[in-house]
Amino acid sequence: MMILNLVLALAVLQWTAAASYGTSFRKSCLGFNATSFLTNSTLRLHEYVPANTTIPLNGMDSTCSRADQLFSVEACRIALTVPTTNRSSVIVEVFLPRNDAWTGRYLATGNGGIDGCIKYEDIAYGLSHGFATTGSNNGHNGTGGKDFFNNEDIVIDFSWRALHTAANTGKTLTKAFYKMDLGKSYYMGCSGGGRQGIQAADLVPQDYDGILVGCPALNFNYMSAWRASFYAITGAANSSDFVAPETWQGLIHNEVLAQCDALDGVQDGILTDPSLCLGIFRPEALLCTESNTADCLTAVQVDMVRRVFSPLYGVDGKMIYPPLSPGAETLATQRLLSGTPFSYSVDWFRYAVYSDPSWDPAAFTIADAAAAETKNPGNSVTWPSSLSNFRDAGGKMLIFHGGADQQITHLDTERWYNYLSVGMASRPSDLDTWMRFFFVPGMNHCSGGAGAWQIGQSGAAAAGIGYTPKFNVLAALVEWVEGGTAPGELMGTKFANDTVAQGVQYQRVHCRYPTKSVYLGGDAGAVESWGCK
Ligand SMILES: *[C@@H]1O[C@H](CO)[C@@H](O)[C@H](O)[C@H]1NC(C)=O
Ligand SMILES: *[C@@H]1O[C@H](CO)[C@@H](O)[C@H](O)[C@H]1NC(C)=O
Ligand SMILES: *[C@@H]1O[C@H](CO)[C@@H](O)[C@H](O)[C@H]1NC(C)=O
Ligand SMILES: *[C@@H]1O[C@H](CO)[C@@H](O)[C@H](O)[C@H]1NC(C)=O
Ligand SMILES: *[C@@H]1O[C@H](CO)[C@@H](O)[C@H](O)[C@H]1NC(C)=O
Ligand SMILES: *[C@@H]1O[C@H](CO)[C@@H](O)[C@H](O)[C@H]1NC(C)=O
Ligand SMILES: *[C@@H]1O[C@H](CO)[C@@H](O)[C@H](O)[C@H]1NC(C)=O
Ligand SMILES: [Ca+2]
Repeated sequence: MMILNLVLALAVLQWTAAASYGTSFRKSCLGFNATSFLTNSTLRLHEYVPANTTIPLNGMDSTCSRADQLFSVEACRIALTVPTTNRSSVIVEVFLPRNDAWTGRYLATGNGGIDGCIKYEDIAYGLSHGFATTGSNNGHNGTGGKDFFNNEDIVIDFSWRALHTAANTGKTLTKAFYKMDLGKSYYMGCSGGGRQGIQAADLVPQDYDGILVGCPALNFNYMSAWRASFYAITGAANSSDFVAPETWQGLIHNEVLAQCDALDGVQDGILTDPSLCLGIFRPEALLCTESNTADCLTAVQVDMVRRVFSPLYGVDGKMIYPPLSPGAETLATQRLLSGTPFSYSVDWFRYAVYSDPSWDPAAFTIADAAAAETKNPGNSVTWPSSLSNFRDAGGKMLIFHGGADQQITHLDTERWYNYLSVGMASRPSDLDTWMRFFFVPGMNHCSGGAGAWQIGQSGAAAAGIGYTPKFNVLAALVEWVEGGTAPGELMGTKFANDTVAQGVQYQRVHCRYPTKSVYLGGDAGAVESWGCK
């Protein structure tokens, strides 16, 4: 009886403590004067966010077209405009978890494309795991690049400085709010956000202890040229030999699978190693002939398909960007193969490279690639030959890239890994001590696909897989930085119809480059049927 009473009393005490914490957290949030710690900045918004609040994002630039975001844990939200020069500034959103939920960690989130869209889903994800988390507009609003026009400072912000400014801001406010020193700092971003992570490691190596890089837009100027080059290959959507999206998704994709799916030993719609397919794929198999006139391609179209799966060569004839991976054609119809110019590339060339809004994407030639590379607006190139400062500061980097990426080929990430290996005189086992690259077969750009693509790489990819290092790459990064144990392999999860409620369809190991995932035999849906070699 006495023990029961004690337990009850304790429970009541705990309940009271939690309840009063809630009230006092709201109070300390609203009483916190952010601009007294950042005297050069302007407050945009300051609010207490109760648990399970859906934040309407209609205040964001409409081109970002993001859904409203649910925040499952309570937070103190502070948004500021922070100047970077007298003609440029960054909007920084800081979300601070309740004192007893804060792990001492800081997390910065990145953007995508050339955009200035804040990924609130990633902020909510970091916050729910106890990180003080920030996002920024990367120096400009929306998905377009008009703001770059005649303003190199906004280009520099986009290239690297906005993220650095957000980190300064986020760290300063986090320390001031909790009145405590920061623990470890992290960064997470995919695509353009992956590029930002590598820029940070290169240019401001002290900013983060751990960096999670997804499908990075490395080699940025040549990548922009590569994307621009597709319109010249495919022609406009109304041109006579244009290959319709349905043809890429049906006839051509099926031929890719017919020639390449079984190369890995399993006919499952996934090319475990798409580079094997690049070596052998023959679109000529689809050529229309006298006896075959239906479901076929003209000679011009066959050549087009070949060029889509070929590298881009520069003015001197050297490869400047590797090819799109076979298997990625299905979703590449959304942009690269759509018969319209790739909007990010158009704006990059018009406003950052040439300062000429009349530049015509239909007139793209390889000379434009050279011009972009030479100008290297805002030092956006992102192709470091060494990250020794980041390594020597104790930094850890995890990189992942999908094998069916329809916007940035994983082969460019492989190429950079090998370039870095040579540049730093490091074998894979040396790189492994601070940087690891995981290839994810069958994953589309940053998320989605037939592969076991959920590895906790973003707010959109975290549902249902938990938060343990084996299944969750963010948890793995934290464990590596703070516990000293690096992930040897990652376990990816594919939910049926990508719906958690429909249950796990299968899980599969993802291997650390340069090892590759191989089928060992047995039930292809079983985890133990695959290994790394
Ligand atoms: C916050 O601090 C700034 C600078 O110290 C001061 O100008 C401002 O009045 C303060 N705001 C509030 C609401 O106290
Ligand atoms: C938020 O919603 C989830 C799911 O409905 C629930 O489990 C959780 O208890 C809620 N949190 C609070 C603090 O109400
Ligand atoms: C304003 O303050 C932030 C945060 O300390 C800093 O990163 C930034 O460089 C400052 N801006 C200017 C123009 O000095
Ligand atoms: C902005 O700063 C630049 C470089 O510091 C300076 O040359 C320019 O005069 C300043 N412009 C204004 C409007 O203050
Ligand atoms: C971005 O949008 C905000 C309004 O949400 C505005 O205050 C700010 O000036 C814009 N930034 C730029 C660079 O246009
Ligand atoms: C194709 O579409 C473009 C605009 O997208 C138009 O300018 C052009 O005239 C069209 N060509 C044909 C042959 O219809
Ligand atoms: C799969 O999910 C989509 C989107 O949530 C839904 O529209 C579709 O009906 C689902 N299909 C099956 C077979 O459950
Ligand atoms: Ca296969």
